[in-house]
Amino acid sequence: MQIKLPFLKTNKKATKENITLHRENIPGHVAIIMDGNGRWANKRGLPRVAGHKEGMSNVKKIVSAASNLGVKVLTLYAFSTENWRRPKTEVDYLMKLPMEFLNTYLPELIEKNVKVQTIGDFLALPEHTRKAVQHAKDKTAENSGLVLNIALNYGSRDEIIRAMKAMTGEIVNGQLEADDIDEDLFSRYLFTDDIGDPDLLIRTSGEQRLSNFLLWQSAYTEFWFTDVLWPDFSEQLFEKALSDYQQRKRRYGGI
Ligand code: V07
Repeated sequence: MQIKLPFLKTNKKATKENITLHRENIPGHVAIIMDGNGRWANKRGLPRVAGHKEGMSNVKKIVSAASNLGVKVLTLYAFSTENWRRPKTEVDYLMKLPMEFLNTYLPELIEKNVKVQTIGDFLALPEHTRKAVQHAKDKTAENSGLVLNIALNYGSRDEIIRAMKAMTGEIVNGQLEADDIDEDLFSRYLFTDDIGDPDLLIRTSGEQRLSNFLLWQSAYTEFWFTDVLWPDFSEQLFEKALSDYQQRKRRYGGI
């Protein structure tokens, strides 16, 4: 079955034409680095936090799009372990966004059968942030639709070090044999244990790097970049990314 969708011909020109998405080859796990919110605000002479707010509104649109298209897992890089180095006022604002998002959008997530999860160092978040997110996790725990996986206080190197420490601890107390460690076992100690590796990773705003996001997990991930800033990233562009993904041949190191 094919779905015909209107899309933008280039990232810049809003020339409409039809693209085709194949139902059977929708990437199961899509990850997004939502970059360019500060720049979006700067361009308009607005404070950076105005960009974050607009970026948050866009999360709602893309979550709906992913859910409607049948994506199984959507992982969004909302706050990195490095983001604590930003000015305190900006960090404080960012830590309020989960609550603001969920206050207006949790009922719709529930209605859409979305399950909220997080990856990252959850316990180091402010209590008000943790409470709001935990409430959403609890309310959606039994949902079977799209997994909305928010990377909150997430850093890939931090994640790998945690896995190392957990494994060495188990070796020291005799629960684990060093020789039994292989790629599959190692993966089970990562935050992504139950969701697996992304098929497609999108980064907005023109930067083309991973920035400590899903380093281990993106060994065979397809990357897709756009100059469009996150607040301007549209449902049409999301469909274009998925359609481009469907044109690629994945080899996983084979031929
Ligand atoms: C944040 C908006 C998107 C652009 C990137 C940075 C700012 C949604 C959430 C969120 C968090 C938890 C949750 C549901 C939604 C969020 C932070 C920042 C810290 F359960 N957007 N967004 N969290 N931004």
